[in-house]
Amino acid sequence: MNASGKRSNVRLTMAQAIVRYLAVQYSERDAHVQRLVPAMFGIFGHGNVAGLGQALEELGRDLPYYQPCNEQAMVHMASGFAKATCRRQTLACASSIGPGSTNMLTGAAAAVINRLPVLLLPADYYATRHQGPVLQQLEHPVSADVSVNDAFRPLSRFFDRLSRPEQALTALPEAMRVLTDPAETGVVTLAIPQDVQSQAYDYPELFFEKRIWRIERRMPHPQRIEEAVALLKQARRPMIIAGGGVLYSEACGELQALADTFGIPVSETSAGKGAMRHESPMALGGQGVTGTSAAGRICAAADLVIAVGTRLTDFTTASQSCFNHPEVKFIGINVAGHDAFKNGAVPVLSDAREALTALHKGAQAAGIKADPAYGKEIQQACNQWHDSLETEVFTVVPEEAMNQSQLAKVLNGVAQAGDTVIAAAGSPPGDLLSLWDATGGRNCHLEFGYSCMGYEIPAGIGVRMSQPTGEVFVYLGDGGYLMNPTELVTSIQENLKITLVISENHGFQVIRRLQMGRAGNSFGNEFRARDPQSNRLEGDYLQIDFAKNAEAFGARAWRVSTQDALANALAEARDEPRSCVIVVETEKQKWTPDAGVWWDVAPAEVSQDPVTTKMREEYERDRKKLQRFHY
Ligand SMILES: Cc1ncc(C[n+]2csc(CCOP(=O)(O)OP(=O)(O)O)c2C)c(N)n1
Ligand SMILES: [Mg+2]
Repeated sequence: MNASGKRSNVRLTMAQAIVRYLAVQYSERDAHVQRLVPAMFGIFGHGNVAGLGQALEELGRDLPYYQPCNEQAMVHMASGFAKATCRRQTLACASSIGPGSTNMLTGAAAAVINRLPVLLLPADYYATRHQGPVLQQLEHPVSADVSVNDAFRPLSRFFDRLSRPEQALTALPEAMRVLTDPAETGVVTLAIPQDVQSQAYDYPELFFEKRIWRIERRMPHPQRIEEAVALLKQARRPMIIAGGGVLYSEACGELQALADTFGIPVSETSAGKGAMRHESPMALGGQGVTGTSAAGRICAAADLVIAVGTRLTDFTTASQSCFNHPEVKFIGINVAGHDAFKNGAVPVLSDAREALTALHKGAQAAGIKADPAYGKEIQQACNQWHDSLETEVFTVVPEEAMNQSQLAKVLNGVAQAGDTVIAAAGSPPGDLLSLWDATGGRNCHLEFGYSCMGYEIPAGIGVRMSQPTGEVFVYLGDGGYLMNPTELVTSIQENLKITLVISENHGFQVIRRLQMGRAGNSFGNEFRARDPQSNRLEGDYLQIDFAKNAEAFGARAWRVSTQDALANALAEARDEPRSCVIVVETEKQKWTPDAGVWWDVAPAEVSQDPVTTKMREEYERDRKKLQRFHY
């Protein structure tokens, strides 16, 4: 109110209003209050330099600006940050119109699929239309109001185009609500036309007062808990699949207590990797296609699967082939109905921590006890998995290069409490899912919802922004590095140290492996020169000096080929303040043992090649035998 008792207004451009508004938004869960959007990434162009750029420069003291090299990467940085903060916080990403905006689409898809909050502010073409078509404008022949930003609609949980400055008054609060709603969260896109960004409006001062958005813990319905307890009481061989929701809800303690008290083994999905934070005889390790054989065995015979905070993707369910008990039943604990009802589960629509606590109490009241015979079986399955690692991959073979299992073992060995390892695509996330031991505070951050090559390095920076101490290791393939190495520059510019460990195996080797299993011939997956005879990429392997490339960006680099040299480089890297890159020469086609379960990738139905034809026959046979509907 002003002196005359009237509510006072402040005249700002819409872009200035956005900056002032974001600087005073907070989130709260369990009485912890923190800034919801503590910083903004952005690349400027004519679409936003005089709007948002001007606003950040003039009013951005409490909304620090970070400069990335690529718009896709800034969305990954925001996602990495959001995941590392258990979705309590995120970052805003501002782009110019046209290519700047569309560069963010891949980042948006990765975020929304992983259920991670990010706030996107792509600029849009003029609301007035007078001067159009402006540089980089899509001229849609029949829908004049469509711009390239409409491509964000299917990737957004909330989308608005702010074609008048006062629309910020409704769009911004709705954006914050969606970002902080555990079931709805994901990408929020506010497309902001170039002219409207710089247009002034008399905004109420009250709009810019501090606001706290509570991230609510949805409570389970008591009747659903009763139904779940009844299923658990009947079950002889229950298991839990822990997904990302366990981490986001910070329910690791409750998960482990339920598992250990009632003797229920736990496997982890990629998003949920690291949910079992302490040693436990109930820890089976990674679930599904790239999981452990221990999880595969227990899962195959389970008569009750408690899916907690998981989307049950094909990698988790082995394309719906890994639940083999004829009467297997499911309990789906999830904040999102879409996920809770999957596989015909008894749906427990709830925050993971609240549901696990209620289930624990219910199980205690029902007198449920751990079964020692089942415990023994679990132990045997785990022992068998660890023995297979020793014999198949950890034993050094003199004539072979280091394999990636050995690489992961060394990395895990040097990791300390408070360190985080990140992986997203190629074979590294699978290796870490089955091999990484996250006990003792050695965090593992896997993005395998979109498995997006190019996520790794920016996500490492996002994690570093939330984690000032401890090492941030980014484990990626040579293909992943080539896809998007440039944010190393941002890490140097902002002093956000990350340590890359690159497995140099000369190609997209995990896809070559799949190709050999489902097509039968190597084609287009290795980094090789064109062979003049065959006119195919079958010539010499390319000589790429990844270490020099990283040094050119300003990083410190090593090239190693033995486990000892890798351990030494990692120790030196820990003492180095700059970002570091360790290039590891690895065996091209030596794989970590997996769960031995099936994955639905169909070979060609017709082919002149008898090898491919046979693969199709085997596929048809396996599909009929293994794949089931659960409803
Ligand atoms: C952006 C993107 N393009 C393509 C793919 C498909 N893909 C999955 S893994 C992979 C190969 C990755 O190569 P590299 O990083 O060297 O890991 P490696 O397979 O050698 O373990 C490809 C092309 C993807 N996941 N993401
Ligand atoms: Mg590779």
